[in-house]
Amino acid sequence: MRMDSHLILALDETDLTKALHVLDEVADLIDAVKINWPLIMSAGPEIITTLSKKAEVICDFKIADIPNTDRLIIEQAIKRGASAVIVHAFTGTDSLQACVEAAQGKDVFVVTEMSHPGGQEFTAHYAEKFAAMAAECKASGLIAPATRPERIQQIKSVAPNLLILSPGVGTQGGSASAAIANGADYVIVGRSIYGSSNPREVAEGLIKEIKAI
Ligand code: OMP
Repeated sequence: MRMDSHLILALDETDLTKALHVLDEVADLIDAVKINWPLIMSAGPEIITTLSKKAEVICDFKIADIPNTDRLIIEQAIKRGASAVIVHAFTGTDSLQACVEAAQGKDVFVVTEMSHPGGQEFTAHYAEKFAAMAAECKASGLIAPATRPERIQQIKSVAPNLLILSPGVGTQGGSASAAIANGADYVIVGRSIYGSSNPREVAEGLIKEIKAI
């Protein structure tokens, strides 16, 4: 995946016209666009192909099933143009191995500790184990919380060779510069950009903040 601005847009906008407008405004600034069920459910899976012509697409399906089902989902996402997928780790080593195999060289990013308050109830207790398992299964990277930047460092120390993508910047309270300073390679930002009246200005501000570190 390209690493230039260190910014990934989380395009959870469910109005297709607005979603395309936001992406067109920031496509040259971002390293990738991440889409999740809200946009897929409103616009249909063909949105993966549409967006893949404008930016690298990360399909954030938080895949969490038996190995065969995981494989079938990932094959479909890649067939439609996804450059990467996001998967859960609590399903265990065989499921994660199946994800990496099915991705056939495309990136697999593994959720460790989630960024919202509930992320501390369960995921925080297993985050380091998930990171070690991701490294063992040869995943490309990890998702770790910008809302608790010190945790990015701790999680990264278990799997120093994996990329870290960090959500939770802006609306959830985290800061882009703190996440990057603590070891994130990319920040994932949604509402602060697509919910703004000037998405480009917000994206440019975040990039400036990151470059100033
Ligand atoms: P905003 O809070 O609007 O910036 O969006 C954050 C994006 O990152 C959403 O698409 C979430 O689904 C996603 N996300 C988290 O917020 N927290 C996590 O722990 C993991 C993810 C993710 O896997 O991308």
